[in-house]
Amino acid sequence: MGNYYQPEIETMPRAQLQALQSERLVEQVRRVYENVPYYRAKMDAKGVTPDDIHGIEDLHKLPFLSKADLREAYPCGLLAAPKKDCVRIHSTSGTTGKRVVAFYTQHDVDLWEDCCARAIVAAGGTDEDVVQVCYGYGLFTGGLGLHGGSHKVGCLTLPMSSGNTERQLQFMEDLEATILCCTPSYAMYLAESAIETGVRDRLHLKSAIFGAEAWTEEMRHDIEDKLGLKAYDIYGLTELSGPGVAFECAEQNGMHINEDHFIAEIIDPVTEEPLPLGSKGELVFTAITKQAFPMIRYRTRDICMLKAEKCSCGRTHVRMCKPMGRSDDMLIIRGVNVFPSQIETVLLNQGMPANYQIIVDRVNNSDTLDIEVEVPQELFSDTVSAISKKEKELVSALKAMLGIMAKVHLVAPKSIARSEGKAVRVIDKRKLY
Ligand code: DLL
Repeated sequence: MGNYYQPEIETMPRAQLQALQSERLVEQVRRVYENVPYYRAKMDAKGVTPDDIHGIEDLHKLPFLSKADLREAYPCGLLAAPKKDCVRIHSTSGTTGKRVVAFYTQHDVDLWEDCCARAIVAAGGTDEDVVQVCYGYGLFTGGLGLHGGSHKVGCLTLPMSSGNTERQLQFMEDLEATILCCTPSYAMYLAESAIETGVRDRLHLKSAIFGAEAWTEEMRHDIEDKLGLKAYDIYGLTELSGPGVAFECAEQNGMHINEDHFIAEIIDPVTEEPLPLGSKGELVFTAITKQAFPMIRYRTRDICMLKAEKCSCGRTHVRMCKPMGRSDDMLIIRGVNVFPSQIETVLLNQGMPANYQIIVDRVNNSDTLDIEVEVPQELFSDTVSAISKKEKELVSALKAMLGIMAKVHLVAPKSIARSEGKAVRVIDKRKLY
């Protein structure tokens, strides 16, 4: 079993960390070139050989991998280890095209669980804690990833998976869960139910580890208030193992990337050129320790910024900001770029609940943007004119944030379906035509 807690790695001086990354990169590129004909062909086409890669300064010479490559090489075309050495697969929940299947050797599972354990420790977890894991178990990486991390820390682990909210709350209360792991949208649902059923004041939660979907600072404060805990962000993707690629420390000023395992770059998504630290662009990762499915320069499509200043927690690893949305999630409405997270920020700042749906359509050759949001209970019993005043306030706040008009429809409390995993907030009907 790997050793999860390595403060000497998390606090390593950057020069030493970069030397470690360089050494691992050189080895990884050679292994992939020798074992993965698909990636070798890409390197050959670019005229790069393993001999050209001497360290991280040569990373930019290597070709990118994208989701399209993963689909083309489905299911085993990017395997870098014999299938008989693999012990697990996970797969993405993509709704279009072929699923992405990621393979793991035992070594890969160990390193991944170490990364999740670091996240739990950073959120204050110790072997005294009771960790309730309500991310889905199965092909999705959320459940088994945090589960493995929790074991490594020695926490009592409740492998709940998602759904069955009543039972979740019962176990949370009876077993005195102290750390909650789930998507932020499911946490909202749990919080709402805990308050309604009166369980809220009997809970012992102190912190939570939320990720797998975009969520705003406003949503963080809302859940923290409702559940009386401190909420930590965790980031990851199936292609790179799952949750734990990056995680927040107590400073909550960006997520530390586990740089001894993943090299992060920010590129311009159009020119594909690497951008300097602090620039906004697409996040690209190279996995330098994975054996079975080692992604090199994998384009995540997540729009993000990196910062390298040392964090006051003592960790030296680069931090990534909350992803500002995925380049493929960005909506272009009447020529204007709109991220769903901007809409969420406005709604929550205006005192609305995070139960909303964004509907984009095209009528008479013009894009339309409709936002359905549930009326808070206290406003629901109010007069029609109070409700229409609130709608007008929301329309003008949205116009100020987005630069375009949106129609707002206040709907009855609980009329929008709740999510037990990743919430589906956007319905873009234009894609159906
Ligand atoms: O969502 C892995 C995960 C599970 C992360 C549990 C955190 C907690 P995928 O299903 O492959 O893997 O989806 C990966 O989800 O590229 C981001 O767009 C998004 N995402 C993941 N974490 C965050 C986060 C898991 N903290 C995709 N904030 C990524 C915003 C996130 N987006």
